[in-house]
Amino acid sequence: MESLKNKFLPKEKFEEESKEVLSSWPTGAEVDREEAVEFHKNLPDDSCMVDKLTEADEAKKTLTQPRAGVALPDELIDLLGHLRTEGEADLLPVTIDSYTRQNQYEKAAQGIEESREEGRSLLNGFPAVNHGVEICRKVVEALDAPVQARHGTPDARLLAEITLAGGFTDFEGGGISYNIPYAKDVSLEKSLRDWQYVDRLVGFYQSQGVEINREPFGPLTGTLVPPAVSHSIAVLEGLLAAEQGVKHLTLGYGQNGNLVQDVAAVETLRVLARQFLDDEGYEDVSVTTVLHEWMGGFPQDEAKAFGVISWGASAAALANATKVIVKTPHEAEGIPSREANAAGLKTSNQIVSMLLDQSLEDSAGLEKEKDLIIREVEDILGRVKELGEGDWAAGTVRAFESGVLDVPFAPSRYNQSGILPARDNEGAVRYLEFGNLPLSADIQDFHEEKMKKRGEKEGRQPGFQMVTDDIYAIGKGRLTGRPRG
Ligand code: 8ZB
Repeated sequence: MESLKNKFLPKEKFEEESKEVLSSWPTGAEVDREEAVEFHKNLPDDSCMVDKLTEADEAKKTLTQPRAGVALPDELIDLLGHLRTEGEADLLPVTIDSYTRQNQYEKAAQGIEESREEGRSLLNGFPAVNHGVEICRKVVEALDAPVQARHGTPDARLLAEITLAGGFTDFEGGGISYNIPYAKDVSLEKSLRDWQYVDRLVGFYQSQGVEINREPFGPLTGTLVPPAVSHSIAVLEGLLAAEQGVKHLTLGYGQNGNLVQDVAAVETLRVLARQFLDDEGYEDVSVTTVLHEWMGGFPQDEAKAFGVISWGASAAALANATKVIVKTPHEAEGIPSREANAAGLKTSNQIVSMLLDQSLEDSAGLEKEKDLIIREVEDILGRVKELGEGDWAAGTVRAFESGVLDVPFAPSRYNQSGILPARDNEGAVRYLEFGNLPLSADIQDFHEEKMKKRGEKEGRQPGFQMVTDDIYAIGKGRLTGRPRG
């Protein structure tokens, strides 16, 4: 493979690769991009994700969006219709099944057949590649809200071709965020390169006047991820997308549970994205934000789960996130019923509308937390840029090799896994081990001090036991994993 560079893919190269991508499965032949541009232009305004997000951002409203996907199109339309009317979802997803995420379309085909025979979905999402362009369009046309593909696919080139030609107006993921937390053996060079193609495709639609939103997957492993780690990656994926012509980004963050840290995180995500995009000359790229309600382990008890959901919706609203991805009271069990899914939405909608006109007062604590995140991200991304000698793609690969970028609890062998996060005494996520993160000495001292204070309070040395206690704490009804006794 040619060495990876953060450079706009030239037209000929892109077209040549397209032939390969579109011929890799029969439904690829349904893609006619020029015709798809016309299809998008004739869609009603309420199908456009960018419009909805821009409006909400201007009005400082927080929109709600569920996760949802089943094997068959009619059932999908029914489910999403229910989440819209009963759950009052502002924005709709189509969650893609695991076989499609692994490019195993034969297995997905079998899942479709078996689901038809059994009369219920035997896939954990909608196999959009197998169903093809026309069926995706049928789904989009049946609904009165914009539709986004949500998945977890390291090589999403064909999925992007099908869903975008199919009228979806938003596509989730990125070359880091859909690789490192999702795959063990996919090299970063490969996934970054495959996502250049996806972004270039979105850039093509943009260049034809079709507004498509792109959303890197913010929460990563969803397990005690320090804000600066996920922010650095979100900003990088934004920069890589912008180079390929993407004009609308929604950057994400997974709720950690300490309100001040979570609000500081969403607010700084905007600031940092703007700063880095502007510095690189991408002033015309818009940035909105998404907060994901708690992505870690949930309580089994549904009433307790609603407590966690409410706290996530509160953080999203108080931070003025443009949207919130909601959880359901079935989270501890797996895929939710449509009623449980609607219940999570209703809880979240109630909270975001009650908090519409409120925000956290500027306080010393909030400012301090914001400064900390900004300085950490600047340290990390400064080093990434040096490692890439100015090139963000090459820098990303080298940064993961050396642990300058490092995601906690990730399965990928392209991740060093040298950092260890844990909660401090107030439940904010700090570092217990820094691995090779290039954080300045005073920042490291700050984290060490915070962890020492927790140790004193709990009468134990800061260490790995705290980390495991923290991972299970919310499921057991607390934020911080205190020792029993
Ligand atoms: C990384 C995302 C995990 C979350 C939910 C899980 C979990 C996955 C579906 C779904 C509704 C689906 N999730 N697939 N929710 N319908 N097909 O994504 O429950 O919360």
